[in-house]
Parts: sequence; structure tokens; C-alpha cells
Amino acid sequence: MNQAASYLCPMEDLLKQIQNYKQEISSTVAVDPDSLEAYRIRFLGTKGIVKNLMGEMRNIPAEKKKEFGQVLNEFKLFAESKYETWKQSVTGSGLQKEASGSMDLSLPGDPLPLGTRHPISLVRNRIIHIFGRLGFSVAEGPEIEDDWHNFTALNLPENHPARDMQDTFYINRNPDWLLRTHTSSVQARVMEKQKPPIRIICPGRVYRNETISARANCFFHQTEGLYVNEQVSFADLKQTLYFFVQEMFDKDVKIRFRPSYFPFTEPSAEMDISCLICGGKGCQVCKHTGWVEILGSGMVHPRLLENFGIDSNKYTGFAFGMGVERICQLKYRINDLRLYSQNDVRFLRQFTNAI
Ligand code: 2NM
Repeated sequence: MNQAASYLCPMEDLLKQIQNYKQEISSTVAVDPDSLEAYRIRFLGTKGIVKNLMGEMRNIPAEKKKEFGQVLNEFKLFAESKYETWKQSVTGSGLQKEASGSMDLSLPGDPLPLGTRHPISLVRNRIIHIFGRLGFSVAEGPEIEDDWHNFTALNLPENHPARDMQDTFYINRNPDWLLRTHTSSVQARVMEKQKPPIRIICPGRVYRNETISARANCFFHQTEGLYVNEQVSFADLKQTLYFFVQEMFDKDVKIRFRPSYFPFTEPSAEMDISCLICGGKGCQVCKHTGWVEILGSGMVHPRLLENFGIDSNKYTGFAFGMGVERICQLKYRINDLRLYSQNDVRFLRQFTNAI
């Protein structure tokens, strides 16, 4: 009786075996090439389980062959599809690895390389920071300007060389429009709208029609400053700019002013600093003079103040303008202007992200 109960005819026995194998496969995960290959040999190899079961076909009674054949075929497809799935996760992408639970979450992530700031940005930010400590705020304006804000309001007469077609990019659609040649146009817009005291710096890109070379480009970056208030004197201008170069370059740097001409200021002066390279002894950078020019400045022309409805008997002001590329050249010893706009990472990578 006992024996009879445990006896299974060959087909029932085989169906039970297939059931067990399916369970075994369902609870298995092949995580590496070795276990995957072991699985393949055990189930799908030439002497593997699937092949063996196929061989059992001949022991199945003829009327049961079809039924058994179907079960066996389904099992074969099941075993094969599992193999294909694991194969993909073992040899496939990280995402597939994650799906199969093989990703080591304790590993550090892929490093994300940080870029560096452009030297022009570094210097511009530093200029903004230094003048910010003196109470100057940043003002911005359009790069496409009209003649009034770029020239006329700033006391640049019609026949002034700076207006020459060779220097200024005009907009074809409207000859009154142009690409600003300096950021003084921003200061014009601020004076137009705001009453003194005005204490601003205007960083920005400006355009001039020049042949590109190591020393010239068709655009560059300026930062101009303006302070208008009662009792503003040339002494304030000198002290402000002296503080600036000490903070920008070196506490020991010396300054000197040379008389100059700008249409928007009277008197006007160019400022030099003692050569940072040779300390004033004379070298190639300072052309053996011991001094290098870094900016232009002056007392705002009273006519300019009146142009904006500011009473020039009550108010005075100083203004200055510097080329950011020039400051950058002196600070980092960059000898070719073109490096700034070539986007060569070998150049750009040399700068840090500090201010
Ligand atoms: C310079 C030199 C001297 C200047 C003047 C003005 C203002 F506000 F009056 F319009 N802005 N910038 C100025 C004065 C700029 O650059 C070499």
C-alpha cells in the first residue's frame, strides 16, 4: 500500500521533477559570469537537465507524448529566458546590474570634475568685491545702445574720433543704434534716472571695430566707476583708486597720475602703478620705465551733470574706467589677449575658483 502510494509512473515523476527545477530556477540569481556559466551547463548544456528530459520522451506512452512535450517545451523556454535575463545583467550596464542587486552602494560615486572660472570673471568679481566694500553698487545696461547714451550725453562731440565708423559697430537697421564702445552709457542711464548721491560701478562687455591681434580684439571688458555727491574732490578719487590697487595687487604698490584727456572728465588723468614684475627697477613689462598704465579717470565734466539735470554748482563727481583684460594681464601675466577668447582648456584650467 505504502509502496503503491509513493509510486509515480514515469510521466508523473518527470512532471514533478520539472516543477522542482522551475522552483529552483525561480529562487536562483546568477550574479557573476561563473555562476551564470554553471547554470548554463547544468540546465542548458549538452548533458544538461533540459537535454536529459528530452531523452525521457521515449519512455512516455504515445498518447501522453503531446502533453509531456508541451510541458517540457515550456520549461525549456523558461530556463532559456532566465539565462538570457541574467546574462544581460551580468554583462550589461550599471542599471541592469542594479536591477539584479549586484551594485555595491558603498562604493564612492563617479567624480564630477569641476570647471574653473574664467580669469576675466575672476578679476571682474574681485573688482566688484573691492568697490563693494567702499559702498559702490553694480549697475548694468544694454550692450546695444543709442547714440545719445553712448556719445552725445557724454560730451562726445559729433566729430570726435571715438565716433569714427572705424571704431564703432553701427546697427544697419537703425544708424542711431550701435554696440556700446564703453560702459559710460550705463552711467549715463543711471544719472538720467537717479538723484545724487550716486556711487556705482559698471562692469560689462564693450565693442570696438579693431583688427584682432595679441594686443587688440573687437570686444573687451570694462569696469567704470562713478561717484557723484556734494563735495567730491580729486583727493577722493586718488584715495579710492589707491585703495583699489592695494587690494587688487599688493599693499606696497605705488601710484602716479599723469594729466590726460577724456571728453567726459575735466581734469582728466591716467593712473599708473609701479611695475609688479620688477618692483620699479625697469623690465620688459614696464618697458624700462618702472610704471605700467592701468586706468583712466577724472572729475566728471559739469556739462555732463547738467545733461542729466544734476546741478553742477551743488554736486561734483569723479569717474574712472579700466579694462578688465589689462588688469588680468598684469595680475596673471597673460601676454596674449587672444587667450581670453580661445576657450583652450589648457589655459583655462590654470585658474582656481577663488575670488
Ligand atoms: C574713463 C576715463 C575717465 C568715465 C566717465 C563716466 C561718466 F560717468 F562720467 F560718464 N564714466 N566713465 C570715465 C572717465 C571713463 O575710462 C578710461
